[in-house]
Amino acid sequence: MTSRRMLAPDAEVVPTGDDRYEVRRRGATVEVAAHLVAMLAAFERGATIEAVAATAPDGGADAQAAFEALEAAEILVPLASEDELVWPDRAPVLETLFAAPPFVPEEPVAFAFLGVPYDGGTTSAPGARYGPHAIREASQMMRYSLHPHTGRPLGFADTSRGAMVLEGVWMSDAGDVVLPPGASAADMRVRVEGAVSELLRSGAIPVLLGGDHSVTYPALCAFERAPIGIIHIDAHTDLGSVELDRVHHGNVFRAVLDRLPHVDRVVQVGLRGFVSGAEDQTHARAFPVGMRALAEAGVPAILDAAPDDLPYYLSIDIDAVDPAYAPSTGTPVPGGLTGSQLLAMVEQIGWARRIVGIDLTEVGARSSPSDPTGQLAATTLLTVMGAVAGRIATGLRAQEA
Ligand SMILES: [Mn+2]
Repeated sequence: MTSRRMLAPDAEVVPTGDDRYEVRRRGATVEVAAHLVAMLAAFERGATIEAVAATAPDGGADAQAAFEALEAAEILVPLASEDELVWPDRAPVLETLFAAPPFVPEEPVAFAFLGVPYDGGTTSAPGARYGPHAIREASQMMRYSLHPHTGRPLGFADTSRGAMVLEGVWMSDAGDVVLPPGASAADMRVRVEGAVSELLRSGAIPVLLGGDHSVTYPALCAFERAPIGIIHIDAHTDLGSVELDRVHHGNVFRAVLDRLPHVDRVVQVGLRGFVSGAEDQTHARAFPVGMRALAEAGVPAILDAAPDDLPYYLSIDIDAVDPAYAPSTGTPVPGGLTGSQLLAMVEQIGWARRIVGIDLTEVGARSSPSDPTGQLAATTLLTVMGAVAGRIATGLRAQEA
């Protein structure tokens, strides 16, 4: 703890005439002579009361008394020591997703984006910390823009359907979760939960850019405790056992199901591959829709396992897609979805179920200028947002009619 004091950033200095001033903060008022007001600047970057008072021409008794009064009124406040420095939960990025404007809590949007550049939860190749940047960079080909006269979002022409999507739908980018040097998994969880809570309070549907899949756990912690389902698109079950309280990208959904009672179920889509002798690939509230079931029954197999009386969080691991279409990921498994299968699937899910949160995880760094992984991720997000917004707009119209 330091004895240095700083002038509280929200303190107001108000002249009251006759060379007198009042310094006000949070209902407290301290009257201060003009020559002492000028000395307050010395506290801007932190100083002890004694050191500043000693600079007064009259020896400092008046100054000492005035500064102590300001301290008692909590107008001069302790300067945090370095240990106490509070890092923000998130910070803006220069290149935003779809070139959307920065998130401002007071300006409601339908979708708010949040990057989580974290891969401390990977069990194989790391690199998912570069996912937010790779997806944002790829998304610059599909720029969100506003009508020059009305100021309303123009939306996008979905040329595969020959229709407009996301017209009049506001979106913004809340930047990246800040992970200070040496940040632990626990630090990541606190920050992601805090940032996602902030986005939810603003009324937005949060859209997270992973990061490895362990970022989904704190995102779900931020949701209110009403029952919620998860549609989880992934090559892997992510149901490994949780040992020593370590939540990582291979056990995140076991942690979610065992520890978050508001999560009713996880519908797992796109599972494939062989796991040696594993007994920890199932859970009573996990509903697998493997590649075989998808090939036989398609998207109805997903919707059958996802009753429509629950809201859903859609969690997409890019490795659900075959590595031929999404090569930049840490734990690729052959035999996956094609890019167009994923796009069609998320579009149908977005129309068929109420989606209240979205994440897209496990995208790695762009490996070459022609690496399509980020492009597929950005296109997937635009596709699902178009469906979610379309469903909401249709519902609103139905209510108005
Ligand atoms: Mn996963």
